[in-house]
Parts: sequence; C-alpha cells; structure tokens
Amino acid sequence: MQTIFVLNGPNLNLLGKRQPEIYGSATLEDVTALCEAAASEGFDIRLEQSNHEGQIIDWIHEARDKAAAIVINPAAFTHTSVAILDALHTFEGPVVEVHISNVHKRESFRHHSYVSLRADGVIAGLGIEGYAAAVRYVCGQLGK
Ligand code: CA2
Repeated sequence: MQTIFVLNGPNLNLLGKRQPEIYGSATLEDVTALCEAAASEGFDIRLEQSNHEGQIIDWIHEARDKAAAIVINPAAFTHTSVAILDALHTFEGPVVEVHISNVHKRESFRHHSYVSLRADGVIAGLGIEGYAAAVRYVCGQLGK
C-alpha cells in the first residue's frame, strides 16, 4: 500500500462552517471521503490540517519516507512561505497544489504562489473536486 498525503493549511479546519459563498459547504471530512473514492486501489489517503507552518513542514519531511505523493492546499501560506517551498523541494514524488477558490479571480496578493515553484500541477477554482482531480492525477503518475 502506498500513501498519498493530502495536506491543508491554516483556517481550512473551518471548511463548511464559515464563508460557504467562497469555499462551499463541504467539510474536510467530505474532502477525505472524496479523496479516498478518487484514489486507485493500492493507495491510502492521509489527510492532515494545521494552522501552524512548522507542523506542515514536519509532515512534508515525514512524507519523504512515508508518502508516494503530496496533494497540498497550503492556504494563506501559499502566498508567504519560502519554508514550505524549501521543504517541498526535498520531496521527490509528485506534488499537486490545490486551491478551492479561483485565486486568480481574487485579490492580487493571492495571485503569487511560492509553492507553484515546486508543484507539478496547480488546480484552482474547482471547489473540493480539485482534490479528487489531484489524487487521480498522482495515481496515474505513479502508474496506477
Ligand atoms: O482557495 C483556497 O483553497 C485557498 O488556499 C484558501 C485560503 C486562502 O488564503 C488562499 O488564498 C486560497 C484560505 C483558507 C481559509 O479557509 C476557510 C474555510 C472556510 C471558512 C473560512 C476559511
């Protein structure tokens, strides 16, 4: 069994509980179920969320040994974190960056992503379906 880490940054614990007009009404539990359904046989999903940059970096380091691919919504750290970018550069498998909203339709400070400098693909604006698309993509890349 191979594992896909699905990492989520700050405030995404509130998914489905606040601002449904921007982020929809689905919760992170719904994202887990969607990712599990999208994963090919032979892949496990481990979904994590933290409001702390260092914790996300620690999970990326853990992924070096334990994950075949990373799907990451770094939330606001997307636009600020060289440290998350540096951590992702140490990971050798496929990396997909996901945003629930279309960041390019929003404020200009959301248009730049440090994480995109490492990501193999970026999905924005498809709601939580973006996570499923990312999981299907990495399974394909890993030959399943
Ligand atoms: O669209 C996305 O997925 C974002 O990564 C979400 C981040 C935002 O800073 C990025 O620019 C785009 C914000 C996550 C906040 O999540 C919430 C979810 C529900 C209610 C409140 C916040």
